[in-house]
Amino acid sequence: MDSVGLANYETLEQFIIERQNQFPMSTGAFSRLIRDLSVAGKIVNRDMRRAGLVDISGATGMVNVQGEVQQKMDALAHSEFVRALKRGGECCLIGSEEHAEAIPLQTNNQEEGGEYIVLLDPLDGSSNIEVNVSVGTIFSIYKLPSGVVEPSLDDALQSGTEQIAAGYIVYGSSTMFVYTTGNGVNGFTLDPSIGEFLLSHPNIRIPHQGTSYSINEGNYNSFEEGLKEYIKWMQLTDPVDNRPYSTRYIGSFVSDFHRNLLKGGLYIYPSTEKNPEGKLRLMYEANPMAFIVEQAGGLASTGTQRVLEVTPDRLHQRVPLYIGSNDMVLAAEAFLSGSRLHTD
Ligand code: AHM
Ligand code: MG
Repeated sequence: MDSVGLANYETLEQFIIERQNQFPMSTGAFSRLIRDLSVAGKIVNRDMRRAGLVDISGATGMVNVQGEVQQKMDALAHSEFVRALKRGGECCLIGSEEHAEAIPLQTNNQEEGGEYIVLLDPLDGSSNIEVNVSVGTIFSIYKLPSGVVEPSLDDALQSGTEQIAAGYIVYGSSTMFVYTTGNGVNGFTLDPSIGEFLLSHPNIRIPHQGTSYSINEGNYNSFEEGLKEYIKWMQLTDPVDNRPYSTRYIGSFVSDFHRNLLKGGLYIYPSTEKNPEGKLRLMYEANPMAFIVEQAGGLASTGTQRVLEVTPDRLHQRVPLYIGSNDMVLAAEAFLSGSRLHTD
């Protein structure tokens, strides 16, 4: 990309301001919130790029609330996002994978504080950092219900359909900020030379059908029968629908999701013996990605229910997840219900 080409790209900030101007009543608070998240993302990106050089990779020696080994970068990313949201002043409550309780950012008069709730996984897939595999941040944004003066976890436990925005940042071979406000999905690539996210993937649409699926097949023996049938079906040869499909599993949800969003495909983290409720968390992994995928023309299901309609009861709740191309999610549901068999 030369500097002449660069001039044609819109920055994330310009894009947000343009969108904001379409709403005459807008105060600019939401635009500032997205900017705060993008700035934190740039800081985490900078730290990630040096992860092999300075002492920030590896485990902290602590386990998080999920009982998982906390990586130093998990803790660092959590602090960066909390700091940016505190400083920005638009957010009143944070829920993070790396913190057991919701974190209120102000408890005084709501009019003086932020009106947005941000739920996030500061660094998803962080066990991959040491081996230089792409990881990501996932965020979900809700509005504080009107009249609430002291925000608490109860205010954050809204169903996914109430999200007003959701997005992720993938720290990959390039760094991208992808988000939706319910009006399509747009992707911005970080140009490190100018430190700006530039609109590189406007109006992303996920193909209705892909030719790859992403699942940890090492857990095969503990999958339910319907899922085993579906996997067998995807592995059969049929030129009509380009089977057998390929397996593509990075083991880093944001990266697997991002590839499937652009190319078509299906990501599955089902119920397993070790994780009977699935592994991924509803509030800051499944819901935001479900909002994005639906906005791009895809689907997200628990296997039996639309993810966005699951009623949450706790911050770190887990949920089985089938997410990606429309036809592949529908096929998964049909196999799980027993209405299709691999021989069909
Ligand atoms: P994390 O939030 O603790 O990083 O865990 C979530 C990650 C996902 O990024 C990834 O898809 C999944 O766990 C991989 O799990 P597994 O190793 O069981 O296949
Ligand atoms: Mg995660």
